[in-house]
Amino acid sequence: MNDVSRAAGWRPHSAHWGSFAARWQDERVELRPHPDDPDPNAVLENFATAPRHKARIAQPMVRRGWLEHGPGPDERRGRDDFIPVPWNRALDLLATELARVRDLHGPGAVFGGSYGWASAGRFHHAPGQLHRFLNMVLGGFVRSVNSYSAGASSVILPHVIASLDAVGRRGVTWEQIAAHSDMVVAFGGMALKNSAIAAGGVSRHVERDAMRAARERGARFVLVSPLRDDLPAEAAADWLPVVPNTDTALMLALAHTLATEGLHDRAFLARFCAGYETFESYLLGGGDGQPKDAAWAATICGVPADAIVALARAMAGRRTLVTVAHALQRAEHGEQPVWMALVLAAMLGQIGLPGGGYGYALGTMGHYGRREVAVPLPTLPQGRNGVGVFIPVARITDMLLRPGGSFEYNGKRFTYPDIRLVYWAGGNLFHHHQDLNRLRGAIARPDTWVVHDSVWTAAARHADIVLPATMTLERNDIGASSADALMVAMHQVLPPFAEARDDYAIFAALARRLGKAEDFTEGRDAYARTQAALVERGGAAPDFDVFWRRGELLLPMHEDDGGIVGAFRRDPGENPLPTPSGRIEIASATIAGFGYSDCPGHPAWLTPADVPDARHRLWLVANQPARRLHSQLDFGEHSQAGKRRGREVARLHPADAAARGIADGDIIRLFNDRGACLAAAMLSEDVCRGVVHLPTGAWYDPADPEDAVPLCVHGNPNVLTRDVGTSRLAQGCTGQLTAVEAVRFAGNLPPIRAYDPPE
Ligand code: PGD
Repeated sequence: MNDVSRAAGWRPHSAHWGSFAARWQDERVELRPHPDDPDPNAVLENFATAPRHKARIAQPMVRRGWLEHGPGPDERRGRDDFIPVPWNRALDLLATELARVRDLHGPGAVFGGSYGWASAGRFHHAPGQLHRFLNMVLGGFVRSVNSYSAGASSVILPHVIASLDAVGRRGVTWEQIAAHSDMVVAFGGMALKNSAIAAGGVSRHVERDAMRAARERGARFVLVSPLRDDLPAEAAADWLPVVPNTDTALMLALAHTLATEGLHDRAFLARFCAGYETFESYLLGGGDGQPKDAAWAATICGVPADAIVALARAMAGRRTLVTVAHALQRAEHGEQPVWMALVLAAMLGQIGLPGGGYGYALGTMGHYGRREVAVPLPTLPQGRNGVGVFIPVARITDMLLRPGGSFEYNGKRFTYPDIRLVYWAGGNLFHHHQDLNRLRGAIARPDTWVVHDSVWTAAARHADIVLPATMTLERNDIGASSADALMVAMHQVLPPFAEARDDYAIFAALARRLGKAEDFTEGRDAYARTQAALVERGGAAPDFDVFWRRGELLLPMHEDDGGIVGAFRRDPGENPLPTPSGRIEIASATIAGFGYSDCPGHPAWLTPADVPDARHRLWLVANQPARRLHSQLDFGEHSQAGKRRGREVARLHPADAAARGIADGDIIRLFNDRGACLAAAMLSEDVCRGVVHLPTGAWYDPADPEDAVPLCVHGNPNVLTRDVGTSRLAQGCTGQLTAVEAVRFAGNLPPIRAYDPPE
């Protein structure tokens, strides 16, 4: 950034949705995307009026019931009013409560899993700050493992090929697709709204141009999805509309065609894979007597048999890339499409070659399909967690409802801990978790629930102690992501709102009260690690002050060499995969040994339990939103411009709408046995028949919080989704899909109050 811009008030900054310069003028954030970004993200516009929005939390607040009666289980969470308290009082109360729980029950009674994306700055990363605080000051906490994004894939991939990061972050790149792919078959697509986002920031959005370049070179894209817009116009894809959660059947039929027509690469399977014979026997009908052929799959997935056969033939004998979106594994048996796509790619024999093979999660976030940064990023050390207990992240409700109960995960049996205090910073549980009415019951269980956030999310409204955090624009930080060369000196753009404080300052004040100030505040020079690595490589390693003044630094990146999968392909003897066989596991003795019927020893079609029925005839697709990241800044101008009559938009096919007397723009009620929400109908032929598409991120807005099962008047799909793990193997979140029904809503339209501060 030059001196003229700086003098005019512009400051470099970064968000998960892009790097930019900003200044605070006339109560608005003015923004300029980074000049090197070829395809800037309009989600940046949500910042404009966000810093002084009424949804901001102005001061520390304590729930009346907790303040008057002290800690304890309480159904009033989310229903009670709040009392403002001065900072010192709030911190004293919280420090006393933390000490009480630690002394009475031990740190193993504190849940600090606190899932959430928070903000892009690596120092002020709220969950990281919380974990460090709990480790250094309390001695540890019950943690969560894996993510809502990739719960199933992060567990199955290491069994069958390599870690999620090794496959997704250092495998097939967009550069390779632009230069080498002949055909890209994208299960779940690669929507630009998803790759426009990356945790820690993304300074150059390259995906649109890469698809355009591949297409112009003659590459063919095929989209397999219930939604036509899961690939951008630049890909000019052939769209195969598919019944949700049936991709595995379709992939099996593609594999069947390859096997029975002799189109599979036997040499590749013999040299690089283990277990093909076991799988082929199942594929051809061994065991259940059902060949997994195109005619069989057509009745399940809705793609005509001749189209399946034609696609299989087209995929064979050329540089074909099979990609699978995260979305497919955020569903019942979500492990299966991840594994089966790998097997399909193995049969095509292109794995490890540039632009071919298997692209798990490509296009799902800006992290994937790029080279990786070759030096460690500036992150804050987390300390040592003295509590060895964990849950798979999406099992939070189960944990709170069934202390002492057992669960299975990745071949072992574990016990849920008895949690007395829950501490959340940087996530919105009412955005990310499923079956919110069940969750509300679980939230009543612990003694104390603490939330730091900058805004009154539903998660904050359900807490006992709510502490106002600064927004990213209100503090200095460093933005960096392992998939982006640009490290950004994130300068403060405007003063903090009201009494908001940085999470770090809050934890430091608590640590002081608990007699551990120095343990928490020492060793904070996060930049030094990156600088030392740069020096070691002999590259430019400016001092922190120089970096800060310049506003950014380009970090070195790894070669585009396909990572460990590329190395394996070049020499499997020298570079075996980190699987038990050292090869791609088409059948896994380890997984078979777990004895899980919901995740057997090779990929298989497992009929899901959660499917539309006579009462709920539609599939709900609850995917990532286009106009914001998750629930963040849902009140922002860009997000709001996408709503109709203040509600989130639900798209459905004109034929499904007509059958229900629903017109474009009508308010509809979506419901099933778990809950109901309102949304504004948009009719679209880009949505498969039998599907209603309601993205996530509209803030939960119960018509009457006193109800056990209130209507969400705004359109949060997680009142409808199921809180059941993908399988016993991974216990991932299944929030992407469920069965619902839709009717026109004829009542008086309730107001949206989600952004109003509580009484
Ligand atoms: P966000 O809206 O990003 O959602 O779930 P996640 O909880 O990450 O929440 C981040 C919160 O952090 C916001 O409330 C924001 O205000 C707050 N915040 C930001 N910066 C700071 C800060 O500096 N300090 C503090 N204290 N707070 C801060 C996302 C999760 O949702 C994900 S990753 C996925 S992939 C899942 N996807 C689906 C899905 O596909 N379908 C359904 N139905 N449900 C999903 N949920 C999951």
